[in-house]
Amino acid sequence: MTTIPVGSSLAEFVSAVLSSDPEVRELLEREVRRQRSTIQLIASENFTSTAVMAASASVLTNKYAEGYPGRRYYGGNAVADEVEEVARERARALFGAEHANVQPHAGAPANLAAYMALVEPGDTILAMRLDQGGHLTHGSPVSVTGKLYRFVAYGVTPAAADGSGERIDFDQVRQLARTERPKLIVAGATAYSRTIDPGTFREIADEVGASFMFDAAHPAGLIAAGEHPSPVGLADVVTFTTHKTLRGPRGGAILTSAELGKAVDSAIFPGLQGGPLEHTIAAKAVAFAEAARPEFKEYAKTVKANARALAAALSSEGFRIVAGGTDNHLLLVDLRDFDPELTGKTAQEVLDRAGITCNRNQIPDDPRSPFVTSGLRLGTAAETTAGMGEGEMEVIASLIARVLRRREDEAELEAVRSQVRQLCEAFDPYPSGAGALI
Ligand code: DSN
Repeated sequence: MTTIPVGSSLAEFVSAVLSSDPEVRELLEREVRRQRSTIQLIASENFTSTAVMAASASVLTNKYAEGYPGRRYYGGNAVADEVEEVARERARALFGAEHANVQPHAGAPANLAAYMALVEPGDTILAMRLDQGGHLTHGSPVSVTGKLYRFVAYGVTPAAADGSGERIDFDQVRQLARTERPKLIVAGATAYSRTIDPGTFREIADEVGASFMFDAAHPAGLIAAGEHPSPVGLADVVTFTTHKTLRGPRGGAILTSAELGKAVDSAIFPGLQGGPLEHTIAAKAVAFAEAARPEFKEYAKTVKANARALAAALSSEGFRIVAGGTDNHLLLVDLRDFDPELTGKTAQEVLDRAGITCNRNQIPDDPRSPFVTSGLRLGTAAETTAGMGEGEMEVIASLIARVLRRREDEAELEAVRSQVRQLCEAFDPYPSGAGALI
């Protein structure tokens, strides 16, 4: 039995406990070192607070709570009931929604549950194509969603030299809605840097008698902060993940009307999932409260300002920014103007070696495969949490350009790696050490 001195920090506590498993402890230590010494630009990642991580690591991991508060299939759920009720109430208040389900283990089951609540297998759903910025669960043939439902896809307008193109093609959405008569229209994307207007989608859905779902996985934090138009009250169902811009634990949630609440709840349980992860739900509750604070509004504004600064600085380095820039927390970089030979795959790998973490991504109408790609997706949510501002975004843009320009030059990569380390020391995501868990 490990003895933990009273007054130990969470980091010391976890470290001491994990002395019983040196193999896993060593892996976690490596991951902490990686997160603290490299720049995190993956648009779907963030650094949660110590409070969120503490709740995630809590005793609720040991509790079965199948069902919903007040209607569980197991005993001993007084605390789990209260925790889940607090999380639901905070989610409703944060987004101004009538009903919240906080049980989805992730965004994918949240989306599938929304489909289950709104349509029947075989029904037609209109959603954004994956290679235009959509998501696998928006009907990709390799996703169960694409096997269960008949998806029809819309995309973005052609690229324009003045940056006014590569926006959601609402003419196409309207025309496909009229000809295909979908039962459901889905808005939302994983690689789209512009505002998504829920009002226009609602109007089109109403015209053809379709339901409307908004997948807010990426902009959820911006929506909570009033920095992206809210789909709540316009969409029949809003799904989101809690770990991206919202800065909570890894998980999903669903918002809907009081009327649709029962259908959504039944779709999650017993339709799709078993026991809810009440420790994660406790952490979601913590994150919802954090996102309701005034500091979070400032944070969301800075995330967007940083993304704009990063886009502008990369553009000055000769990169083409898809859609001419960004309104949110992410940008898509088309590498072909900078270097026609450079693929997203190579760029991701070489940046990784220099300590800059991001992911390759197809750009609209990409001639290369999803595995190779011609683009990179960059996001500012994580490094904004670590305290970086627009000045640091300019530095990062110049480091990215140096690495990609001289990618065969090991000395240059090492020089950049060393600058990255210095930057990370100045902007430590776990400054007190407490959040680092070990
Ligand atoms: N993996 C998430 C993202 O990176 O956007 C979506 O599935």
